[in-house]
Amino acid sequence: MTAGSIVLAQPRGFCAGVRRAIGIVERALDLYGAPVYVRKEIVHNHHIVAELVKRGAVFVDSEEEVPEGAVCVFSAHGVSPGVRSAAADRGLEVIDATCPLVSKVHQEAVRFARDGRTVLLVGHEGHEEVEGVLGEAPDRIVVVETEEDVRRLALPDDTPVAVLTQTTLSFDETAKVVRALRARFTDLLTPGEDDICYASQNRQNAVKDLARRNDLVLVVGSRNSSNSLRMVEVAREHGAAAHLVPDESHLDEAWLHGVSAIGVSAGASAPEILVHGLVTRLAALGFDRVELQRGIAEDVVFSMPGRLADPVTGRVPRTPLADEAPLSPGGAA
Ligand code: 0CN
Ligand code: SF4
Repeated sequence: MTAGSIVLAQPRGFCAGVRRAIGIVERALDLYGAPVYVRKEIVHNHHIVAELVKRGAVFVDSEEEVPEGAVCVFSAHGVSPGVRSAAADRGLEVIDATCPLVSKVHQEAVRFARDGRTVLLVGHEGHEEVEGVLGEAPDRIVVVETEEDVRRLALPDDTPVAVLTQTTLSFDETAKVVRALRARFTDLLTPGEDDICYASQNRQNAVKDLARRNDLVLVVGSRNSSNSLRMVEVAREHGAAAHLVPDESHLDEAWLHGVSAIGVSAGASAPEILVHGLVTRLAALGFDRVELQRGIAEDVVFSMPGRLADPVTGRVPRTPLADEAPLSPGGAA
């Protein structure tokens, strides 16, 4: 039997925005009772969605599918103003689970567009977060993904532009695109270097270290999770074989041939219970020495929306912490 060790990434898994978003759906179910409608996947994780469905959440693709007057949660990835007004027209009781770090990018887009700048949004066309930001000023925002896109932009080089980014991009790839934009445009503003969030950045840094020290890196996350996919790419760029593992049933034992050290991490939307499942399966295959990477501890917490306050006491519930969220029992380490 193959034998070897596992290093569990630190930090990994749930970020503050994901904990808040899941907590919002759970609290809305407690407060209003089922069904609670959720526009799009609350976070990009199939296990989380399936668990919330069991409790009475109903996931829909569009606000138009929600019965008039019903409770509707907007996902962590944000929505365009068009979606907000369509929801208002239907009289929906909206509870917004947009991550505050995504909302910040919306506000920046509005400000720069109002100042007459063309906003160059670095991100992936079609991703919900990009769709939402784009909707803030569709005539003034252009999505760019690669350095090649920068070369192809049909804009004079002296156009007043502002650069914003999706929150879950690869830090190094984004730096290249931003560098190309700076090299080309003579009147360019940014609110900072980029809008990549602390959680994406920290998970990518941890994965780089894992990739340098291990033969193989496995990232727990669903296939539509942008930040999880970026973690796999980062691991590959730093010298390890790497795969996305939606859950332990997707582990391919062929990946383990000749491998003695595995790094395991999880995207910002992947619950610890799935990490636990993967580690248990790997242990059964001989990878039974588990250690925790020395990494930074995150203490970011976003407060819950005021409209989820207790109707009697007026108290706003506390945001669940990773290890006490019912969907993430933890314990893998
Ligand atoms: O996987 P997620 O739900 O979203 P993306 O990485 O695809 O953007 O993780 C939470 C991130 C947010 C917003
Ligand atoms: Fe917010 Fe970042 Fe988490 Fe997305 S990955 S929900 S932007 S903290």
